[in-house]
Amino acid sequence: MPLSFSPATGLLASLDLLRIEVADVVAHVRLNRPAKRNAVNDTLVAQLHTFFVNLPEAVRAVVLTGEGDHFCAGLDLSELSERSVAEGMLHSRHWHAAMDAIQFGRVPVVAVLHGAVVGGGLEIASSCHIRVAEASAYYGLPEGQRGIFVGGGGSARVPRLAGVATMTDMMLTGRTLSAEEGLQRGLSQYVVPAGEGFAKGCELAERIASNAPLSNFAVMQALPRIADLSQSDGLFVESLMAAIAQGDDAAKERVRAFLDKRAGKVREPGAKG
Ligand code: 1HE
Repeated sequence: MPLSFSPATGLLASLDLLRIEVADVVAHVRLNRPAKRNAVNDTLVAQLHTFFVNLPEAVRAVVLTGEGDHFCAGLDLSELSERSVAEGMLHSRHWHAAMDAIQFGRVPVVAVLHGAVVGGGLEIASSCHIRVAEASAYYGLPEGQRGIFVGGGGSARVPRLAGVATMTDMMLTGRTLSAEEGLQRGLSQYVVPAGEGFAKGCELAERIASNAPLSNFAVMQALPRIADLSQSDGLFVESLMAAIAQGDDAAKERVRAFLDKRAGKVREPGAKG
């Protein structure tokens, strides 16, 4: 498939711990340190941040995966012992900036998970908007065993997916969850057989990319913020967002297309296309 990078090609090409391919409107990004099980060192955090704030203009959805047998083994523990308390605080804030660039960036991100999705790997996955797990995926938060605490946004994001009780159990007891258990608890939205995650992720990303950009933006930006508000404030923000979205030309054209029978109907569950 030909690559179609924007003028940002030079910058993105320098991100050597990521493998980046852009096919039409979907970017495929792989964490690319398989020999270290994609453990996330400072450089990789910075490269994730750089990628997500410099997305090529044509990109309308991203699929994020990991090279090798595991999605991500979390924080690169070899860098941990070198840090002072102040540096530790800054390090965590760098993770937060990178994870925010994923969650509150311009386009939705579909994470495709396999093998270990642990520690910072789960923090990266939980910054994405949809998670597809292959059957081999398993989730863990070994921070408790390593004598540390989550620092990449996990305490704010994982409980919003799976609940405080599940995260507490994982951190205190070292319990790991299988792909199926993760699905039941909300850590992923899909489980697929081994080797089928990328195709599923691309299928979802292409569908997402065909939505009006403002609708996707509203889902990404408004939904998590409304969830943090009181019901009354949330409803008010919802009204603002709804009015902005429906005033957009893309919305008007899409509604007209349905009424003129130029656009498809809502699909039944399991229907193709
Ligand atoms: C690493 C890391 C790492 C692997 N930092 N080097 N994360 C963890 O506590 C998970 C630690 N990793 C593991 O438990 C295992 O590596 C796996 C279960 C993920 C994979 O096992 P396996 O048998 O496939 O690989 P391996 O032989 O353990 O590791 C291969 C190499 O990767 C080896 O290096 P080598 O030079 O000896 O070949 C490992 O040392 C290296 N490696 N994982 C550094 N994490 C923002 S705060 C987030 C806080 C956290 O994420 S804490 C959780 C850290």
